Formats: sequence, structure tokens, C-alpha cells
Amino acid sequence: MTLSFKTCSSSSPRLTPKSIAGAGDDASQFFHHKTSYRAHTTTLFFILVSLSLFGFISLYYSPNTIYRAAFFATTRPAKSRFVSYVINTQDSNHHQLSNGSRRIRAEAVLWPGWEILVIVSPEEKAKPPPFPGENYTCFYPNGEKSTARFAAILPFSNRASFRCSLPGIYRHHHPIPTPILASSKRFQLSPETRWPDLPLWNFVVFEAISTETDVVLLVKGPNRGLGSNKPPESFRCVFGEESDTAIRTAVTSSVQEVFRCSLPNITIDTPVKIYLEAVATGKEETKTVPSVAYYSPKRTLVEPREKSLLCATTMVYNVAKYLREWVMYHAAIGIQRFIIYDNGSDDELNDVVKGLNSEKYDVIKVLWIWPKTQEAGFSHAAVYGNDTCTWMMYLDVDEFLFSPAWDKQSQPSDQMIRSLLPSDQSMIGQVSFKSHEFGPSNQTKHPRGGVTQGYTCRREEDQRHKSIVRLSAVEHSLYTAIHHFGLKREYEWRVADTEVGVVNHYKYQAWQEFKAKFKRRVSAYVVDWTRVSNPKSRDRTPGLGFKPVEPEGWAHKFCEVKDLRLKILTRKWFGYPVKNGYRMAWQR
Ligand SMILES: *[C@@H]1O[C@H](CO)[C@@H](O)[C@H](O)[C@H]1NC(C)=O
Ligand SMILES: *[C@@H]1O[C@H](CO)[C@@H](O)[C@H](O)[C@H]1NC(C)=O
Ligand SMILES: *[C@@H]1O[C@H](CO)[C@@H](O)[C@H](O)[C@H]1NC(C)=O
Ligand SMILES: *[C@@H]1O[C@H](CO)[C@@H](O)[C@H](O)[C@H]1NC(C)=O
Ligand SMILES: *[C@@H]1O[C@H](CO)[C@@H](O)[C@H](O)[C@H]1NC(C)=O
Ligand SMILES: CC(=O)N[C@H]1CO[C@H](CO)[C@@H](O)[C@@H]1O
Repeated sequence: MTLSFKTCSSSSPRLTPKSIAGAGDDASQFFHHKTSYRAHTTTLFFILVSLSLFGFISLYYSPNTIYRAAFFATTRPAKSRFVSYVINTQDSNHHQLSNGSRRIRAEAVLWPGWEILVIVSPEEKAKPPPFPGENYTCFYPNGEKSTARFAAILPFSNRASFRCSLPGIYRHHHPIPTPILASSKRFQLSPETRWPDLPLWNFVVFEAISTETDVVLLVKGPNRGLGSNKPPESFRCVFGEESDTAIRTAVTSSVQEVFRCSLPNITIDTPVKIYLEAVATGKEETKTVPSVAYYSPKRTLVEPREKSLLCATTMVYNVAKYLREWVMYHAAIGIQRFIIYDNGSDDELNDVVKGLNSEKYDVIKVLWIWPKTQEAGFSHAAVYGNDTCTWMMYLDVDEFLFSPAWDKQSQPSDQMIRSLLPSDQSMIGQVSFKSHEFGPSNQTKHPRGGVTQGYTCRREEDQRHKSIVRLSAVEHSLYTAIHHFGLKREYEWRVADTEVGVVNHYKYQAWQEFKAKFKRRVSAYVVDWTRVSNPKSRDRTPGLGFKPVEPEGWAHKFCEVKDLRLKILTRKWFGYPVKNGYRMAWQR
């Protein structure tokens, strides 16, 4: 039973990998046919529909007020974006006019954990915060305030962001007012102050990326979960804030969290706020999805980089420890550029990336602070990488691609991955490689020589695949199921035979490592592993309960086959002898 294709929810036949094509296809000898995929698609489709229905109902009845509030928010008409509050002028703070205090224009969104992410608007371009010594503060209509802690500079738009804790009194308030960000601990609120509703994280436009021909919006909310995509015609994109000057354009695609908007037929040269709008139907009025995203036209590169690279992208959280091994190995076999989407790591990731850069590895880091948005992040990477990369490998940092046939090579070569891919002229748009899941292999801590040296025992069965995709072949919708992308109609998808190429997935590591990793899953549709729901999911570890307690005999689990192939290969290529044993090139 190949559940690995359960994520092909669109049940589109072109999402099914093709069998070996006819003669003349240079890559055909590498691929084999998986007849069972299509047979399962229909059944899986129904399972998915029921699952997403269940998901929706459980969201609606969730005790979590954020979800409920958001549900109501979606049913409110767009017009009431502004609410008036009576200001409590008795509050002592407000009698003291502060000289230096400046209101900073900003957008905000309520995150899980009653935290507000406040993002400074691009209109604040003259003096972008943060400035040392300033005491950034969030102010609320009733005179309450909370400290605004600097969070990060967001990539692409270069906006500073802060975090404020939502005061308790507003936690059961609906709608919640958007706080005012000011540069000191005191601020004079005026009775005319308008308090727009605070967008909630499950119903918001959170990112926009422009292409030459359109703009891609990443949006939480309208399409909830798998298999519930609303037709593009039911939406419009709104460029600009004011209802009389805003420009509306057509939405050309609506799949998962990714929407694509036509560009307005006038030139916009400064960043403008961009919204998504659900068009009025017989039953419902027009409603606007709130936004923290800005549109700015795509800058044409002064010196466009050569668009010929073989790139890799991955989304990480606190994996600095593994990154050197992963980058150095894959660079040696032909990955030219690494694009790391960092989900707010607080380990030494920056230092590791800097170190790799100083050794001439092309590694760039993109901060991706949006929680539980791995699919949207992968779609983003496809667009972002399209300027410089022809092929993009989507692999996690605990996954290593290799070919068993390379064991005869005494040195790695930068043509190795290339040799697993079809020629430039081929109409194969994506090649997937099955993975083998390695167990803890008796390790009790991170192995000194790296994962390829330490983990050598695995489960026997092939597990789900990972893919290298030709970016020009990616479907307009940018649909991704993490393990593969949807392709344009004219392109084919191949799954490589495990004798040709296979991914070693160091999935079940020494308990200390494994525990940390599985506490934070990045996918939007995969539940936290400690939560009792969807207990049959493939993402759940067999034999593991719902508590982060080391199962008995963990170090010996998932050990069915001794597989030393990559250990021997990497030791030959990257190991050098030292006094008592050997060291790997990535060891520091
Ligand atoms: C603002 O600063 C000026 C001097 O720089 C001072 O005269 C004035 O009283 C201050 N206003 C307030 C409200 O603190
Ligand atoms: C910020 O707060 C500190 C401590 O309260 C104070 O010393 C400092 O002057 C404040 N800075 C500004 C710009 O108001
Ligand atoms: C731009 O589009 C609007 C409708 O969307 C149309 O009315 C207008 O004529 C167009 N302008 C140009 C210059 O094409
Ligand atoms: C793990 O240790 C056991 C003995 O404790 C041994 O039989 C087994 O081969 C070891 N497995 C690996 C992968 O080293
Ligand atoms: C990449 O750019 C090409 C045009 O150069 C376009 O056809 C293709 O759809 C783009 N792919 C992505 C993922 O944006
Ligand atoms: C899945 C995951 O790890 N998401 C995290 C990404 O980063 C944000 C902000 O640090 C967290 O809130 C998410 O939980």
C-alpha cells in the first residue's frame, strides 16, 4: 500500500508519475512505473474530503477562541474594518505628553499564544526602526500598553517586526483592536484615533512575491486544508488601501494557501498594501481578507545571474549542527546554490552559514517566520529560486541523496546529481527519489563524524519520495505536497529506481535529537506529534506514544537492514586519517 501519494489530493492524472517513456528518452532507463499510485487516488480523494470536513468542523468547535473568532471574522462585511473605541482619558499615562514619542505606522497580526506580530509599514522609510535606546511600545484603546520587543527584519520587504503580548482584557474581545506602535513608553492617544480590527493568523494575507507577469499571494484562511480550494473566480486582488483608489484585478489561481493575481494595468512604483477579496455572491456580501503584505513591482536584476544553477532549498529550525555536513556533501555532488528558509532558529545557524560562505559555498538564508506554512514556503522558494535556478532539489537537512552506482568513484564530482536528471530538452519536469528511513543505530547522541557516519541501520521498506523539480515546469498554481510539485500539463514526472538514486533519511536519530525535531513539525497539515489526533498518520512514529518520553529500547529501533553504503562512500570522499581513526571534512 503506497500511502505516500495521499497528498496528491487534486487527483489530477498528471500528478501521477509516468511509466518509462519510449525509446529515445535519454533518462528512461532510470525510471520505473508505479502502477499502484493511480488506483489509490480515488479512494484517497474521498478519505481526504472526509478528513478536511472533519478538520473544518473541529476547527469551528475548537475551544481555541482564535479559531472561533476568525470564523466570525470571515462572515463580517469588509466595510467595518474600522471601529471606534472610547478612550479612557483618566489613565494617568495619557496626561503626560511625551516629546520624543512617535507613532510608527505598522500592520499587525495576532499569532498563536496571544502574541501580536507588529510589522513596520514600508511608508516609514525615512527612519526605519529599530533605534537603540528607544522603548517601543504597543498601545491599546483603553490605555493599556505592552512592550514591543524587536523580532526581526523581514526579508524581501525589509520591514522591521516587533512582538507585543496581547493584554488579557482583549483576549475574549471581538474584534480585537490593532495596537498602535510608538517609539517610547508614553504616547498621547487622540480621541480621533481609529482602531482597525486586528487580523488573526488563520485569516490573513501574509506574504506577496512578484514575478514579471503577476504577483503571488500567500494567504491563510480561504482554502482550509486539503481538497477545499475555492475557484479563483470567487476572489479578486485589491492593490491599495483606500476603497476609492484601490485597484482590483483578477485572481488566476487559488490552491491551498497560494493565490495568483494579475497585475494592474497601471504602473505602481511604491509598495502598496495588497489584499484578497472574496467577491459577493447571492448569499454573502463582499469580504476582505485582511493583510500584512505589500506589493512592490519585481525589480529587474541589474546583472542577472546565470539561470543555470542546480539549487537546493530546505526549511529549517535549529539544525545548525547538521547543516555543514548536508551542504558540503551535496555541494560536492553538484548542488551549486543552497536557499535555506529559516523558521526563526535560535541556534548558531548564522555562524554556520557565514562559515560556509567564507569557504565559498553559495548558501543564502531567508527568514521565514510564518508558523506552520511549509507548503506555502516551498511554493515561495519555487518562485524566488526561479531567477537563478533551473532545477530545485527539495530535501530536508537530515536527508542525503546518493546513487549506489557511485561507489566506484574515488572522488565526488559536481556532475553526479546532474547525471540523475534528464537533459535540458527533455519534457520530464520532476524526478523523485524514494527514501530509506534510518533508525537510531545504537547512537545515544549526535555522532561526531556526522549522520552519514553514525546511522547505519534502517527500515527495509522504501519510504516516501523527495523530488528535484525543473522550476520552469511547475504548475501555475505552484501546488506542492512537500514531496513533489504539480507540473504543467506538458511535463512528465518520474520516480527513479532505488538502484539509480535513493535518499538516506536519518529520521529516527539518537533520542535527544529526535525529541527536539519532532516537537516542531513545519507542515501546515501535519499535527504536532504529541497531540492525540489523526493517530494513523504516516507522519507519526510507529510505536511512539503521545508523550516525549524515550520509548524503551529506542536506540535499537527501526533497525531491519544494515546499510553502510553512504557511510563508506562519504568516508572515502570526505574522511582523512587522524591519530586514532579518521575525521570528516565537515567536522570542526
Ligand atoms: C517638550 O520639550 C520641550 C523642550 O524641548 C519642553 O519645553 C516641553 O515642555 C516638552 N513637552 C512635554 C509635554 O514634555
Ligand atoms: C527607554 O527606557 C529607559 C529605561 O526606562 C530610559 O533610560 C531611556 O531614556 C528610554 N529611552 C527613550 C528614548 O525614551
Ligand atoms: C485598465 O483596466 C481597467 C479595468 O480593469 C480599464 O477600465 C482601463 O481602461 C484599463 N486601462 C488601460 C490603460 O488599459
Ligand atoms: C547495536 O548493538 C547490538 C548489541 O547491543 C548489536 O547486536 C547490533 O549489531 C548493534 N547495531 C548497530 C547498528 O550497530
Ligand atoms: C519560472 O520562469 C518561467 C519563465 O522564465 C516560467 O515559465 C515558470 O512558470 C516559472 N516557474 C516558477 C515556479 O515560477
Ligand atoms: C512548525 C514550526 O516550527 N513553526 C514555527 C516557526 O517559527 C514560529 C516563530 O518562531 C513559531 O511560532 C512556529 O511554531
